[in-house]
Amino acid sequence: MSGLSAEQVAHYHEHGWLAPVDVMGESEAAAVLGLLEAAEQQHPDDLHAEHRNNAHLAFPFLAELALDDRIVDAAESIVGPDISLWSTVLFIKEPGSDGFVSWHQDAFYMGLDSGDAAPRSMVTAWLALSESTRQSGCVSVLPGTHTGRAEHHDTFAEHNILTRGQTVSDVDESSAVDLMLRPGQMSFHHPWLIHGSRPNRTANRRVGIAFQSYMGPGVRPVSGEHHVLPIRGAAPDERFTVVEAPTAELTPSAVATRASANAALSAVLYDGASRRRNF
Ligand SMILES: O=C(O)CCC(=O)C(=O)O
Repeated sequence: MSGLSAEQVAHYHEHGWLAPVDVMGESEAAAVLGLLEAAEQQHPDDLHAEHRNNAHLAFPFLAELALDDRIVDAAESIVGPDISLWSTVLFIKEPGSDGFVSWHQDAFYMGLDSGDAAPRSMVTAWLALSESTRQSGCVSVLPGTHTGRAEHHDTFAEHNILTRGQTVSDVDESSAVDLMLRPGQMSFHHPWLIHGSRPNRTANRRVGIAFQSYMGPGVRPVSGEHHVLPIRGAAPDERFTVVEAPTAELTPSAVATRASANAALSAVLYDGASRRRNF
């Protein structure tokens, strides 16, 4: 694959989402999942449910995914040739678990401003490493909601996977679209698109990695410190703290880089919140 078609890009801009986009075959996705599950077993302290942000800064196989041309070429079709990556999240729902994601807009809490360039400056790529269906709690989106900013309130609900359990009030779910993906397929969503996901009611893990977000040069920090990984093209704006991809698994410098990026990310995501959770 080398980028998206004009029809795919037009669909993304009109509706705020695009899926499915083929990235790799199911056997390759299973191999990546195998690497992830081996890493989870070997390094549980570095990849447990409350420590799933920015694992690409400590595990080379995840950094390679973030830099994978098949994903980045598609992202480039939306954000242009100068790209950096703000963060990654491993969204893992265990079999039969209650974890869910409430309706929210990512950009509401990111502490970034993309000004007039918003439609073309940021995109989240969500890569499925296992089957993502309505039953296993795939990402659901509310088409067209990317053109406005919705009010959110914090719930800190027990099984809500989001930091603050942030939720858009009064959502009309009747138009929701489930972004069902085979392993190795990805979806794209706009930073202002309202989306969420239900619990996993299947006997299998639902595993996805969100590259959140690939950013073009139009994005500026508004508050807090922001660590970004250069992906391709021109260097990121000097207001961002530039980080490097890890050269080997969990090197002391990679662990330290991930820790500082996560501390800064947490400060941004919990800015103004009445309390903090451990993730
Ligand atoms: O993986 C999920 O269930 C939710 C993902 C999500 O909210 C996101 O990628 O922004």
